[in-house]
Amino acid sequence: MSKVLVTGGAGFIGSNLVDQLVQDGDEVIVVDDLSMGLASNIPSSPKVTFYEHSITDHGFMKDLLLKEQFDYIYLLAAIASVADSVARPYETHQINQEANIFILEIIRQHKLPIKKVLFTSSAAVYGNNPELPKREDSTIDPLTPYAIDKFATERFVIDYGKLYNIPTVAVRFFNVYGPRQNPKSPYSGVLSLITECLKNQRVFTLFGDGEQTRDFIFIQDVLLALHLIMSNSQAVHEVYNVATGKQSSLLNIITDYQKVTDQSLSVEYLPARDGDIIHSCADITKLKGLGFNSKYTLFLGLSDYWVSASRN
Ligand code: UD2
Repeated sequence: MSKVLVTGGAGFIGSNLVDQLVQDGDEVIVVDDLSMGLASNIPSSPKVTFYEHSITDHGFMKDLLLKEQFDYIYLLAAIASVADSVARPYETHQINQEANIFILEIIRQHKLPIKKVLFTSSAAVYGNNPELPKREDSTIDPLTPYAIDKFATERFVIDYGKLYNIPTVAVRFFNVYGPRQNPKSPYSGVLSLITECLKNQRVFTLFGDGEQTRDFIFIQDVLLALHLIMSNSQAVHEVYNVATGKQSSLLNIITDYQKVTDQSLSVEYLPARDGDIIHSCADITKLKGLGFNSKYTLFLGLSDYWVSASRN
């Protein structure tokens, strides 16, 4: 049994991770300010302790790290919306970068015996670089405060690791989808928005011609990738793309989702969003080197997602 800290553990990816860790028998501490996540996402289990707190509260985070002496730390807490980071660059920077560096600094100053710290970054770091598929060493072109903070924090995490001998690692998520993804904002993941439209017979607004492609990965495959990265002692001071390596157009996805749900989605077309990337796909050779093989085709992932969405 390990003692694990998950910042952002009430959010979409975080809460699914907490479920998995609890199933694996770990003791989990969640820190989340519920700015995006929901307390109800966190499993009620004697193995889970939840602190409704911002990771920017230095005093609180320091006390927690010194008291709990975690084995593993997953840094997931973030303002996940690119649009928010453009509207509030300094505030989002405090969360997406500064708070994470403070955690590293406490580990360094107090020589905490951490087994591994994992930071979650994003495909946003590649920006508009047209090179496909995106390899971890492809050109970086962060275009927003969100992407800049994600990239800079990756570097801090890896360099703290190398300079001060802390086992650290970073991942770049591509388009993750699945149960508990919050559809409340227009910038929410497109599959959470389509799911809401299908559930409530609402019209889906498609920006562009629908030929834009993304590398969608189902949450359970993400959890598999995180497990492989966390548990492999060779996976340190590195960054890994977390994706499937498969590219799907929005139109193909809609066709698949209609088959899964046996419903037809009403679509209204609007011009493409400013700055929207046309194609995105990951090279996942590095992740495969750790034994990763995605288990969910898009069809399977959408089927699972729909079963769970129809229950709620
Ligand atoms: C993802 C991330 C974003 C950032 C970016 C980096 C999510 C939710 N967002 O943005 O944080 O890391 O990658 O490249 O993972 N769309 C519609 N109608 C809608 C909503 C979206 O047509 O109502 C389109 C949208 O214009 C885009 C595609 O669907 O072409 C995917 O949109 P998204 O917001 O789910 O994800 P993305 O890749 O733009």
